[in-house]
Amino acid sequence: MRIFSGIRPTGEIHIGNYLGAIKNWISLQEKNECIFCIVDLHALTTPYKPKDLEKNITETAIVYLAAGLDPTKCILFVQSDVKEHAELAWLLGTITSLGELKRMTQFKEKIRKHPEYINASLLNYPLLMAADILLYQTDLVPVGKDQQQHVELTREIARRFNRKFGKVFKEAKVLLPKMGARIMSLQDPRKKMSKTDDPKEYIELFAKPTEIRKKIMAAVTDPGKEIKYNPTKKPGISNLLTIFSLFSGKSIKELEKEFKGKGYERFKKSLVKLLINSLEPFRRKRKELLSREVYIKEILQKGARRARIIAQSTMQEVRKKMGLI
Ligand code: AQP
Repeated sequence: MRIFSGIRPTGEIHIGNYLGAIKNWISLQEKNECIFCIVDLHALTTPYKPKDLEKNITETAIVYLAAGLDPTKCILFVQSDVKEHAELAWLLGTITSLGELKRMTQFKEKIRKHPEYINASLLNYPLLMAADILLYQTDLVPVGKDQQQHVELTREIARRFNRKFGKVFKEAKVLLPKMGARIMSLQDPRKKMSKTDDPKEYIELFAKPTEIRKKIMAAVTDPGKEIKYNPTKKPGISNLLTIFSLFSGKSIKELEKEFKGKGYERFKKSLVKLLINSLEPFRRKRKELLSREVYIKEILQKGARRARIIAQSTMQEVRKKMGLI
């Protein structure tokens, strides 16, 4: 299977990004042809500073490597290093309606969040994402729940292109994790954990023990003191139970039993301990990688060369089919 996915270098990658996407990628790279991208062009659609973007691209590469992506098993590259992404996005825009783009939930959420930054590329975000996926003849796209709608639109665009011009694209399917597809904010468990929100709402993959303790102990819980999984009535504790289960490998049922009658504070203290231990290897690897900037650059350049070969071959077919010589 050919796998494609990416992350926007827009801030510190958090445990939501890890549990929703990266964790899945680590196992997928063993038996599949995986391509993982740092989608910097997507990062330009929300407010950013050029200096921060540069730093965030390197930080995202460090996250990929520290989390366990192996450049000998998968292709790692930066989106803007392969020009075909922007070219194909433009062409796909010619067969996508304005209504389809305006309907996207992420577009609606982002214009609400950044009313001062409503730009055309934000609306066209799903076209660039479709190009990312379709350029590589992708079979599966492992992402969190928030990206499912974009993958579905990508399938529709692929079908439409193939019908209109002749078959070029594969219809990629979304791959959601069974659990952890939508990790919620620690301060408002009714909305997703997001890296451009207040740092109190998320835990970075490289968070220090003191930060982990502070954020988990301050996480919003629900009325009552029972440790019970019920996302509608107890969204706060259900979110913490999900995080606990995914990092410990214990089922929710086992955890409910283990913490029966023990109250929120004891449960939170155990979660702090678990997170400190689970994230420690990531912090250690990050420290090693921080002094290896040349090595990281080489990985990304090599990745871009390999990605370009596949992307150019797809684009050759696309141009031919669309009548561009
Ligand atoms: N809370 C989440 N739970 C599970 N998965 C999540 N993802 C994001 N948030 C959660 C998944 O992580 C991957 C990378 O995310 P992204 O950078 O492409 O997109 P995003 O949705 O823009 O991420 P953030 O953290 O919410 O950042 P901002 O604030 O910049 O928008 C994707 O697979 C996504 O599904």
